[in-house]
This record gives sequence, structure tokens and C-alpha cells, in this order.
Amino acid sequence: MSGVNLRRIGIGMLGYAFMGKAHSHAWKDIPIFFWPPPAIPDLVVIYGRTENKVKEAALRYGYKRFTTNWREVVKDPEVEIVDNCLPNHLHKNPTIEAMEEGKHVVVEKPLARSAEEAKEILDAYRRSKVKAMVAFNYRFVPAVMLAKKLIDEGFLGRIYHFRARYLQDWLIDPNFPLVWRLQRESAGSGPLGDLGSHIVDLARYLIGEPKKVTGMMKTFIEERPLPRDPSKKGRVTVEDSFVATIEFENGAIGTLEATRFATGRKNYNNFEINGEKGSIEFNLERLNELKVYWHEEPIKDIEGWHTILVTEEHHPYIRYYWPSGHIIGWEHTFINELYHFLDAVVNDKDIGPQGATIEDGYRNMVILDAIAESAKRGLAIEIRY
Ligand code: SOE
Repeated sequence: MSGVNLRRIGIGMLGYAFMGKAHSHAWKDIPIFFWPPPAIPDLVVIYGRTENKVKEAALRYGYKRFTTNWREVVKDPEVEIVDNCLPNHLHKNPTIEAMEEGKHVVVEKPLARSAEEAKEILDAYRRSKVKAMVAFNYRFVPAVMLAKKLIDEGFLGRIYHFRARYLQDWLIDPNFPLVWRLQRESAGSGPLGDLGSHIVDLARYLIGEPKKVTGMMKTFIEERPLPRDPSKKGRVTVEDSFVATIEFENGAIGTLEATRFATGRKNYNNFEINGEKGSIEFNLERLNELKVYWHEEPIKDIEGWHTILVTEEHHPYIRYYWPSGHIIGWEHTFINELYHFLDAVVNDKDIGPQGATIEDGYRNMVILDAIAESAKRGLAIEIRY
């Protein structure tokens, strides 16, 4: 097909840093891998607080325009999809106003800084007629999608345990500056919202609804140098680490942990699921692989953990990329998720259950708030949405 009569769709980007870069790259790459695409994304306008930086980002990423006023993005008539990649304190208002302007919205995780803020977004979504998704990109790792397929097809049988750890170590240097992720006002929480939101989402996506949690949180380094004046220090107002226990409605129990002080762990999003028939383990640092153990292994001599290279044509999404065995990267999870969203918008399909809905984002925040409340009160907290 020539592609000349393909629909085009305007993208308005909020933010140009880490996630703004990952999402801009993903929007541009969709037609390269998913052809014909539901529509060809046009990078119309990008917002950033600092003019010289957002001007450079517009040139670098390929946006037609740039602005230092996010309301210009959510009101731009050429923009049909607003992609909110701003820090957490700027998830609520731009997302709500974009929905009120009739724009379809992707918003990075966590949905908000609290369940209360997330509920305001959910209420605005319910009043709107738009499509909206929370960018939990690890749902779109082929190996994670294979894990879900195996669980849903009964490969593990009854699930006993879900054990997840999201471990990083970028804060072990006490001289690392007091960036926005370390400030409650801008981030809402530390690794609980930043990393815990991912493993709580995976818990719900793979296992089901949690029933009860307990939590413990710790801040190891209370003060850090200010980014603009390292001779001065400011208080860290979020946790550096959390651990939690979780009980699911289906009877499974497990543990959740996230920290930025796991020396040697770089982006170690790891889960292990144990069932009556076998187990599954995933490690984001080896994202093309899935480890499986099948208790009913027919050939007893080879009973043991097997490492599957999830790069075959029949594996989720792989057919859009490369032939057998040519692995994909972390950035491809964003291409997959934004393709999924674009397909839902253009062809009027549901975001869930594959993509995370605004309801999923709200429930995620309720669970995170419950872990924080348990850590404060020293009690187990029932999950109530
Ligand atoms: C934190 O460093 C972070 O960038 C998270 O914000 C992302 O969601 C995660 O995918 C990688 O680590």
C-alpha cells in the first residue's frame, strides 16, 4: 500500500526530559515497525518550562512547534493526543484540562501523587468521551506478555506467590543532588510511586486484585546538595526505600520492594511467580528472556529452570521488529504501548485489559497509599477502591 492516503494524527508532548525523549522516539518509530500504522503520528508541539531547552528539544525530536505554556498544547486544534511526560505534580491539571478539551491522553506513571489526585483524574475521564491510558510500559515487554499468557492458560495452575523487587542504586552517593524525585511536593513519594507503581501494576496485571498490604519505608540519607548550589543542602522529603507484603483476593501472597540503594542493581525490575504446577521469573535487565520451571516436566532428567529467549515470530509484538533471535530493547516497550494506544484511538478499541486504564492508574495509587499508611501506622491495611 502506498500509504499516501493514511490518516495523520497530531501529538502534543508535555515534557522533553527522560520520558519526553522515550515517548517522542516511540511516536516517530511506530510507522517504521507497525506498517501500515493506524495513523501516522505528527509531532505537532512540545512543552517545556525553559525556552532554550524546549526549543532545542523540538529541533532534536522533530516537533513543528514548542511552547513554555502547557495550556497552549492542550488547546492546540492540531493536537488530538496529549502525551503527559511531566513530573508527577503536573500529571493532574494538564491531564484533566486535556480531557476537557476533548484530547485523547497518555499520562506517565504514577497517575498522580496520591489516590485523591488520581480520583480527580478518574472523575474527569468519566465525564469525558476520550481514550486515556497510563503508560505502564512493562505490560508491553514481550516476555511479560508471555508470562501473562502462560498464567492465563493455566501453565502455573493455582498461584501461591508473587514476589517483586524493583532495585536501583543511583542514590548511594550522598552527594547526588536533591532532584525533583526526592521532593514530596513534586514527586508525591520516592521509589514507592516511581518504582513501586510498576510492580504493583504488574501484580494486578498478572495476578489480580490485592486484598491487604503492610508496608515499611526508610530514608537513609536525610539531606542532599541543592542542584543549583551544591554548597547548600536541602531535606529529602520522600522515602529512599520501601518493603511491603501483599495478599491477593485469590489467596496468593507475596512481597514487594523498591529502592534506590540496592548497590549494584541498575534497573532490576524482577518478579517471580510460584504456582502449583511451576514458576516464572522475569528480570528487566535481561528483558528478552523469561525463566520458567514446569513441575510436570515430562522428561525428568531435564526438570529445572529453563530460560526462554522471547524473540520468536509467535511471541507478542516480535513479528513487528526483527527475525528470530534479534533481541529488542527497553525503548521498544514504549513503541509497543503507544502503538496500542494509537490503535485504540483510531479504531475505537478498548485500552484495557492490555493497556493500563485510568481506573488501573487510580487503583494503583490506592494500593501505594495503603502501603504508605501501613508504614506510618504499623498496621495491615485493607484495599478499598
Ligand atoms: C526511575 O529512575 C525510572 O526512570 C522510572 O521513573 C521509570 O518509570 C522506570 O521505567 C525506570 O526508572
